[in-house]
Amino acid sequence: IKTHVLGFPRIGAQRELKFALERHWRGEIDTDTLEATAARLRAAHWRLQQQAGLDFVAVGDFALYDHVASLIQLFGCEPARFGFDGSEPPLQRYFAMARGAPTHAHAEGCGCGATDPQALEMTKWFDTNYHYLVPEFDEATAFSLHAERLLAEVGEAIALPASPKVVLLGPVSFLHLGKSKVAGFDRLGLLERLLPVYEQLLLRLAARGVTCVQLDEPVLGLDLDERWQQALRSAYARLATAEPQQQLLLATYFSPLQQNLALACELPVGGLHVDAVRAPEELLDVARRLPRERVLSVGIIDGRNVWRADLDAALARLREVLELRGGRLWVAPSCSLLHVPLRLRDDAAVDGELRLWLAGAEEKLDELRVLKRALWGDEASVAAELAASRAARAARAASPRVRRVAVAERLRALPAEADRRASPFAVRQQAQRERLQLPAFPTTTIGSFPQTAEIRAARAAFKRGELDEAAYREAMQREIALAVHRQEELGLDMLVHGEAERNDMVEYFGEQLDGFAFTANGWVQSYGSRCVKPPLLYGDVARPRAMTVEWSRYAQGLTPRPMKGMLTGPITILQWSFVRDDQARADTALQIALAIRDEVADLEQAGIAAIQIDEPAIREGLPLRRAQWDAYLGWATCAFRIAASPVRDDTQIHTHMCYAEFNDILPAIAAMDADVITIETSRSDMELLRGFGSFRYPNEIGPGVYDIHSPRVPGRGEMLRLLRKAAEVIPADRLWINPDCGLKTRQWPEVTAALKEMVEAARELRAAASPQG
Ligand code: THG
Ligand code: ZN
Repeated sequence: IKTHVLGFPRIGAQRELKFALERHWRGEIDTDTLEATAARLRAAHWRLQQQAGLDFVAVGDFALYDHVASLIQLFGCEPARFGFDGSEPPLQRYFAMARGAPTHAHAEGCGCGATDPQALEMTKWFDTNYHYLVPEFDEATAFSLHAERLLAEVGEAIALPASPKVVLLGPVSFLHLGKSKVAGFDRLGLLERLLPVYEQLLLRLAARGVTCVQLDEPVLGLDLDERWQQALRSAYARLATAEPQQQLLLATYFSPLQQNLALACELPVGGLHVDAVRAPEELLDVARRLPRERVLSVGIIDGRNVWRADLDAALARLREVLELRGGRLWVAPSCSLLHVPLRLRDDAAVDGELRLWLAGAEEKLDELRVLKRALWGDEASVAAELAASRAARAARAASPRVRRVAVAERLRALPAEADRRASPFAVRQQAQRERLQLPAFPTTTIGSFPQTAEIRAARAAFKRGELDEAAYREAMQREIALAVHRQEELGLDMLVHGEAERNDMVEYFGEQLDGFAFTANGWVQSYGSRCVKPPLLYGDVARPRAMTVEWSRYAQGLTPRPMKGMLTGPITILQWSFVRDDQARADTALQIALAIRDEVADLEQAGIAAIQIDEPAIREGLPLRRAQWDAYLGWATCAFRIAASPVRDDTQIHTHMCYAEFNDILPAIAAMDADVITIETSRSDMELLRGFGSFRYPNEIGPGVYDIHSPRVPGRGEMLRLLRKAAEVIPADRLWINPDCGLKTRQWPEVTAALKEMVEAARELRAAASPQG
């Protein structure tokens, strides 16, 4: 019996990697200093793995920005559009791909006209909140091995001394996760070119003393057609013979294997890792089918959530597997621990009772240690740990903080029509037009305005107790007044208060709801140096008091123009929190929905005529298997409608979505029945909107007319071109005009300049539409 991890958090207990990276990008520390920090973190993380008695330390899971971007460099397939000539230092090329790069140092307004290559596209890693950089493939893509960095990391581990297991994304998933730059190009055709480079790498690793290589093929958890299945067969037939002395461990996670189960068990590798948390029902089937001489690695500790494991149940499952297969059993977390915070049990912000229920990456390592001991027949030596774990689980199950009778009763008593507006859209649209009196092509923004240094400083002072509540409120009200004033000057039609008072769009609501707890240091990498601190949703959700009404009322009082109330939707709150594992996600979503519903009703009561409920994460919550989509979309859209439906016909409900392609879930988006949806479309040049047109999306739409991710100020010509493109597919009387997303990360001068252009574009469009007016 062996224990191992598929991967480990890399950002560091105090986010050392984040701060070193950002210092390096600001030119404050050089490459060597950055690399030294990274090496220290790797060594510290390997030591933790060793102390827990793991049989290997994971090498290759570390990355300075993203592990997929690292692979692009490892395999020498940096896109040609970056124009690298190979003379640049590798790290400079790496950050150019990750963050975009100037072709030369532009002077302020040098006007050279050169456009810098855009960073690689970022996309969500399966159904997680982690973003990877998307490899780009075309007919000219060639591969070559650049293993210096990886081999150096192997060397560091061996020098520790530790026994390295090298972790790499497998060739089929690497191609699958990339995108074909030219429509119709079949990237699977590149497999024949890619495999020899994997073979060379395996040989180089073997020569360096690496006896085990983990190849991740998470695509085994997706619906694969025959061609991709065949690609897995041919790839592993070939890789299996590359280096006979080396053990290849094929790893799958996040999703059941289903129709790929037989295939996964047949591939001629040394072992197979399965996710027994996401697919417990398949474990024994795999244990029976996988040939006896192969290793079965059972991912029994949840790598996606933060609750302490039920070690008794885990031991019982593992013993069943042992009985079926004899030895050759490895025990691991279900997936890489990248998706959980490094440590939680001593977090300063979590109360003593709750802390005991939690397990971050370090605590999960300890759970592996206990499991291995117990499976070895040495249960007595870990009796105390097993008892403590049992007691913590029992305390959590019995805690009065987890269950609130009133919440369950309210859900049970919810009338069937609670998720429906009183009237159909056409009736509401008429009522809203009469109440709001907006011009054609109304202009608005998505909600947030720049979070300036002053705003952050005021909040930090308030949290430290240096600023009292009244002074903090006044400071935020000044920011709100400034934002309202600027929007009026710009001539926007529907205003927002700017969200100065909010930190993160999920954290802000979680902090005010019952059932949520917060960590001081529970950071999880989102992309590159950026991290999020997901709330812990541990109990029944209730809203003790209104959360946003005072801010919205204040903002509305400053202007005769309509002010949007601004809320985060139930699915996004669910998706971006660590949620309880003792009830269905659907039930948790409905509880959050009820809390938001009450807020919506209170905003309406306070005279707010338009309320936006953001759901950027609805697409990311989609199950990886299509067969489960309908069930998810059913409860997810129902939760949204429950939140959105307590209002009168003449109150306008908006929603906003971004970070994803929505075309494959358009019927579900229509089923949310928001009066207006604003979406991110400019980066795809409005291509995203085509689906809304051909599907005949029934309600009003605000396709984003400019990308907010860059400081560049777009001209009204560009916006008009996008708007004309949008008008080809969306009827003019249903079109809104807005940026792609919130403006929180931008600076005021860029924001006012861009919005000025946007308002002008709207005016031109109106003039063209009604020449007499
Ligand atoms: N909130 C939450 N999850 C998210 C987003 C969000 N997931 C998807 C997307 N947005 C991810 N994007 C970001 C963008 C910026 C940051 C994190 C994720 C970010 N984080 C700060 C940092 O790392 O310095 C920390 C924020 C803080 O101090 O609270 O800038 O918006 N939940
Ligand atoms: Zn957005």
